[in-house]
Amino acid sequence: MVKRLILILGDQLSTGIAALKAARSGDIIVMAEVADEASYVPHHPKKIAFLFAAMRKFAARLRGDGWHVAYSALDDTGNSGSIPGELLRRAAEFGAKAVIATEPGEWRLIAALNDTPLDTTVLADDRFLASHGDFETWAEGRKQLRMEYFYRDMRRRTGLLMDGDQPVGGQWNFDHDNRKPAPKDIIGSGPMQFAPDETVQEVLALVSARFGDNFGDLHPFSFATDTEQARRALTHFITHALPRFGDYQDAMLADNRFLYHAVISMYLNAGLLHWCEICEAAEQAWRDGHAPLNAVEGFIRQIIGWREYMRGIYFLEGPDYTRRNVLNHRRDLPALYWGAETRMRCVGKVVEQTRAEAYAHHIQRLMVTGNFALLAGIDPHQVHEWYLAVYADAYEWVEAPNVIGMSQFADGGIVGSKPYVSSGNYIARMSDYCKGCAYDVKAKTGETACPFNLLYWDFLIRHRDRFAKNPRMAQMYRTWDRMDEGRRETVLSDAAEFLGRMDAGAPI
Ligand code: FAD
Ligand code: DLZ
Ligand code: SF4
Repeated sequence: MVKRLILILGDQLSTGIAALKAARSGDIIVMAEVADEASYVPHHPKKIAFLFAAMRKFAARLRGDGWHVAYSALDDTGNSGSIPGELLRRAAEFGAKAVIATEPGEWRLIAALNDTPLDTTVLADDRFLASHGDFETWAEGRKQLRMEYFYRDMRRRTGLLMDGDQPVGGQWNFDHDNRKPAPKDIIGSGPMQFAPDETVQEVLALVSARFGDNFGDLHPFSFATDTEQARRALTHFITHALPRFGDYQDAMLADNRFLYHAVISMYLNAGLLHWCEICEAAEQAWRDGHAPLNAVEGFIRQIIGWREYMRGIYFLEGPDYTRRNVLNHRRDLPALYWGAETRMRCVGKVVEQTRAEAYAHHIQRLMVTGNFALLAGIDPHQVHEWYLAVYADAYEWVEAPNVIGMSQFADGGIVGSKPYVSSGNYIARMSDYCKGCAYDVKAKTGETACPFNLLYWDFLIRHRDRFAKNPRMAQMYRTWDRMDEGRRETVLSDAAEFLGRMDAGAPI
């Protein structure tokens, strides 16, 4: 029988992945660590180490199951440096002409696969709840693609937290219970940590030598790197953190990087966990009386709601999505995103945590680094590339709609009906960052004024034509218009002065 190549990418590490289900005895499984994938953005070293270690362990598992795996390590002689290159090399080596792949999660790689001279079949990635067709059908004819309605459909479809055709507890969404600031008596030990085994240690040495100069600390490294470990990390979360997940989902603390978050997105996105096992475990915790409904509903919504919706948007909107920039924001990303000193304690702490962990939770990404970039008018494509590089869970299908859409409003309101902007007030309420900051969150003008306070108004006024008619924002414009004229002028000139210093590369 003619040999075929079965491609498994670094974020396709699931035994149930479509290409593997289509494989038959005699096929060659191709897995490859390649320079192109490892450097199309300057990935955090922890992200690269996690994926390479998980890929090597997955390859060993497949071999144990009897598959012939042709695995290219990054330093192998002959490694061509790209996925298409490795497919061509393996095709020549094994006399194969056909390739079976599962659809990659980035348009870039989909195009690259279609461009090879090999006879390539790309199968749908059925590790998701909604197929592209399902999402297109849902989106068809709707004026606004509101996540909430999509989520309700997903609840009905999965039966998760349902009582017949009604949501358990009588409502779909318990978000109003989920906005508590962090309490003083925060408990919890954070995510489960794993000591590096031999495979991980080998990869750490490789990544240190090849990517040691990238932004991000490689050590200490404690991620799970196989499904068995990732499942233990999930159980640890369900046992210790899920009960408080809802209440403190939006809270931020300088000295507690994880609060009650799951820290499983890197495992889920790479294929070590499946959405269904995560959601079923969470639902069971509620049925057992271990976790309250607001926590479990909020958590399940993130996975079958937001995560699936974001993927739907990415594939619906097409390859140009990451280039959208409806607000015409043109500033360069300031060096503080790469760790340059800043007096803004909130941004400094989130960047420091990102450098250390390759992780920040949703509100840190949205309301600190994302909010600042949007208020300051940074080029959204540069913001997108930063997020794609620095987080261990980042692949374009999920990162781009979160950044270009939800965080930067660069898609003109497909993901969000209004931009996620706030003054320093929000950060002061939800975090302890402002205590000890060189800026004063209560000061609205002057040298010590919190930059978020200045830039918030500057942003709204810059984009008045676009947003003044938005009923959800009209109140803000009324507040501005009621302000004393002298004060308005000072706010705008202080904001301009701040942005001028930032553009000049001065410390801010
Ligand atoms: P938890 O807070 O414990 O949530 C549980 C799970 O829900 C997550 O593991 C994740 O799978 C899912 N989830 C929650 N929110 C979202 C969301 N908005 N979109 C998709 N899935 C969600 N998530 C990524 O997986 N990759 C990214 O590259 C990414 N980039 C982001 C960029 C910005 C600007 C923002 C605002 C959000 C981004 N998110 C991204 C969503 C979210 O921040 C992360 O999924 C979450 O922080 C992961 O941490 P956790 O596992 O502790 O999540
Ligand atoms: C992110 C990543 C990295 C850093 N390295 C590899 C790699 O060497 N080989 C590989 O197959 N995949 C890698 N990946 C994941 C791919 O970039 C990912 O499949 C695409 O971004 C599509 O989601
Ligand atoms: Fe951030 Fe402003 Fe608070 Fe400082 S005062 S931590 S800049 S919100």
